[in-house]
Amino acid sequence: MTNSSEAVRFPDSFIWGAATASYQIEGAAQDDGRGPSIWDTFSRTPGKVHAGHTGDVACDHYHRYPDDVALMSELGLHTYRFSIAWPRIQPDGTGPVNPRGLDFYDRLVDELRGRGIEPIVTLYHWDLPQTLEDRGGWTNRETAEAFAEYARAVHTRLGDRVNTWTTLNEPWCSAYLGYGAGVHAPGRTDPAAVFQAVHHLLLGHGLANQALRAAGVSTLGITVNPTSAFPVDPASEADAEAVHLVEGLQNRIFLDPILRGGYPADMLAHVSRFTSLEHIRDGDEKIIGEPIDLLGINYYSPTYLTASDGAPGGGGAFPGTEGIEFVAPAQPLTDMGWQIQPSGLTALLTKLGRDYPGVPMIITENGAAFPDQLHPDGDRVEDTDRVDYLDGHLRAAHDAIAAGVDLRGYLVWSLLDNFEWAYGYDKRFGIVYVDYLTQRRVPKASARWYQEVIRRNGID
Ligand code: IFM
Repeated sequence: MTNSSEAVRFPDSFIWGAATASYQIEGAAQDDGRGPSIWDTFSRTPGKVHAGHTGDVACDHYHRYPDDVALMSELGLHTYRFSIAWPRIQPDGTGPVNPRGLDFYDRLVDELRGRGIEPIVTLYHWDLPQTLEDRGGWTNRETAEAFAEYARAVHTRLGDRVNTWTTLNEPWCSAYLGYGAGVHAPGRTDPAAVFQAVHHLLLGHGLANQALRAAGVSTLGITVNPTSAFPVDPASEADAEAVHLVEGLQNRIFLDPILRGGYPADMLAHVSRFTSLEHIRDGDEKIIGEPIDLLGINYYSPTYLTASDGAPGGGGAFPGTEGIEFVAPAQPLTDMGWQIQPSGLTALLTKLGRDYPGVPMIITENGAAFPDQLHPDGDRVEDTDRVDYLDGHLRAAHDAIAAGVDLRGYLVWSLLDNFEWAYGYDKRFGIVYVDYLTQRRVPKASARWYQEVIRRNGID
């Protein structure tokens, strides 16, 4: 493992960037014909989001994007990963395309390219049009079909200037947190719905893949948030089984159909405890398994598991894991209460590289929330805890590359402080501070540190 004072250099072609998502930063929720999304509904449901916060204004990026792109350029970013708000493009989820919604992304892409920053588009980062949820959302096969139509519409407008396309962000969160734990939109708590949603998200990915390939896309991927899970007792067979099950529910159930041509048998058996498998039709796995060029990995924190009689398991977020204890995270923690363990990233990347060889990976998100304070002079945020976090995780990524993992880039989460879903604006993940009263941006110490990392292509 790299010593924390040792200098490291990344491969010459390594890509450095930052990531955001539409609902978390754009605001302008009513502008230019945007329709309502499930997050508009969820954030207005009492008790669902911290202090009743919504994405109505967020970072007002919809209006301030030229300044935000100028900031990205100042930091030296090679690439910027952002998501498209489906309800801006098709306010009802299907049917007529709203040209004014596309105009915004058209302007954003031009602004980025004008500054030499390569756009990476995510087509779905959780803001499903509410009309589609009213018809069953991701539990309905028609949502997957609608997603492919939407992908085609976005490509028709942006395909001449966007080279890298990713379909979904973290489908585990959409399915398990949205339909099982109920802590994300649409707030449902039904294990059968979780697994129907898993399949239709994957099918949507596969159908969009086909649609985009037919339109000429050559670099296409998906972003997942696989667990980096460890047994409490490395010698315990029961703990190893617990890890295998949880990895099944968060990693293999997505990655096997995408990269190995079909669902793992143990997961099909697990799913059939909650729902019939009728929603998985002949031919679906072939569509889901269409080749991809890039696998996006989001990593924040490890998970420790132990088999323990009577343990409640992971609840709606992990249906069927009773008898497994999800061990409370150990110190040090971020402001989310997430354990800081950079070696979990190395372990995850090397495992994925072994289990799913042949597909290059990119870290599409990594970062941390800390309770940042704006310095009384108003111009500084000394977030040394975030610098330490990023330093450790970049060294961990470098260790994975040294171990032979085909890792192509790193995108920090996030460029800006933003709407952190159920936590609202209470958690700050940005390397740039956002004063929500004035919308002033203040690059934190971590932004200046990251600028230097990019300039040197490494850490000194
Ligand atoms: O803010 C989220 C992001 O939208 C998806 N990945 C995890 C981040 C931090 O929770």
